[in-house]
Amino acid sequence: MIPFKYSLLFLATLGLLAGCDDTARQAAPATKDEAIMDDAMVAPEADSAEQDSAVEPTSAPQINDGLPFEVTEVARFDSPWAMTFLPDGRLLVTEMGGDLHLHDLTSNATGTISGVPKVEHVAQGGLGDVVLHPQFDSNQLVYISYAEADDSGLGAAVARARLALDENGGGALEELQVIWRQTPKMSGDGHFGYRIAFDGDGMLWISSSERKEFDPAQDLETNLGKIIRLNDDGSTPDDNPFADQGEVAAQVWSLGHRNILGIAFDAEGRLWAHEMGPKDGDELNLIVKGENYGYPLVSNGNHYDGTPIPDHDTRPEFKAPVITWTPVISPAGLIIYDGDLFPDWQGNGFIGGMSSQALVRVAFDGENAEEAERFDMQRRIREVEQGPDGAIWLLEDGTRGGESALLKLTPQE
Ligand SMILES: [Ca+2]
Ligand SMILES: [Ca+2]
Repeated sequence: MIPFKYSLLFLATLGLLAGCDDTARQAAPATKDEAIMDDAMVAPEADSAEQDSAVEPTSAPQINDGLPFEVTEVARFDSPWAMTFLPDGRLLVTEMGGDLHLHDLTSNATGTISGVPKVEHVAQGGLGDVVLHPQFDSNQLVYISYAEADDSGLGAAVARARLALDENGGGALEELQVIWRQTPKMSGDGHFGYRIAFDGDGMLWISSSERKEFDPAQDLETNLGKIIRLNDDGSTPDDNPFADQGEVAAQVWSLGHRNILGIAFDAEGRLWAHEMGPKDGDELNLIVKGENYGYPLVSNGNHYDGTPIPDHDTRPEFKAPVITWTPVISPAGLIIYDGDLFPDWQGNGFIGGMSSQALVRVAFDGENAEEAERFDMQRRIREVEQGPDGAIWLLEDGTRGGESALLKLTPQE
């Protein structure tokens, strides 16, 4: 790890040279202002100088201090967004710019998977999630999400393809089919969502955020601001709650959502989704068939321009969050842990925190949940994954430029 330490020192020195303001902000504890800036980075009201001067909050030299696990930096990627493990232990990693990488943890070599469609790399969009089909061993199907453009604007898309691996540490996506799209496309460059998960029955779930357009979350003529449930080929199941209300509505499982960057199933098959709130009011929700979660009519947060949004308890007809975070954590990435390396944490949720620069541990009790612990990672965390041996893996957020770390968390010796 000596070369890595030297490279950290080098990067830290560069950061000092680049500007004291950035260094000071990295060292300061997470504040409400940072949290606002985090989610407002593409909003008109965001301070563009803040965006431009932001550097990636890496190179914290003592990230192990006070943490109950060892943190090892394994590799670096350029604005990574998501990852998933192959059965052979190698790691697929997406980069927002459009590259899909295959990282070999044994050799520490990074190869490239060709055949990714053209993606639109904008503030919060680009190449997004990557997951394997539940029967990947026999069908080699992978699913990716990304932002695409046409004459009418931008929107999320989900494609599936066969992953053909080569002998040189890379491979290709073959027979790629786009199986789902956000409808309609919008002009903005935020709130795509596009997290993908499979449930125990092999159904495909997609988080479709509301593109910073607010009202579509309540409109069943769009699939924005919704949780989507599809068959694995993208067709619409007959037993969705709005199946009789037309093609787009038929995709919808739940509505009234804002920006969902993490979805996961627990051992009992319940779907949990966190949601990046407006100014304050991040949420963890238990997703229930046909329920309306109320955005933008209710939120325990308020609009960034100061306009109040009535709180959840004023409108009991909307399903309220199980957890609300104020101040916010800016959640991204979610696993529900079932590994052996951290036996005390089996059944717990782990959420990456961006503005909070944290890893948040959530304890579940049936349909209830509470934040149990928050680990100060001193970096914006974009993605959380569980490795085949039960280690917890994190990707540092890279939406503010620079190279971002792949981190492995293992028990203290
Ligand atoms: Ca993942
Ligand atoms: Ca409110």
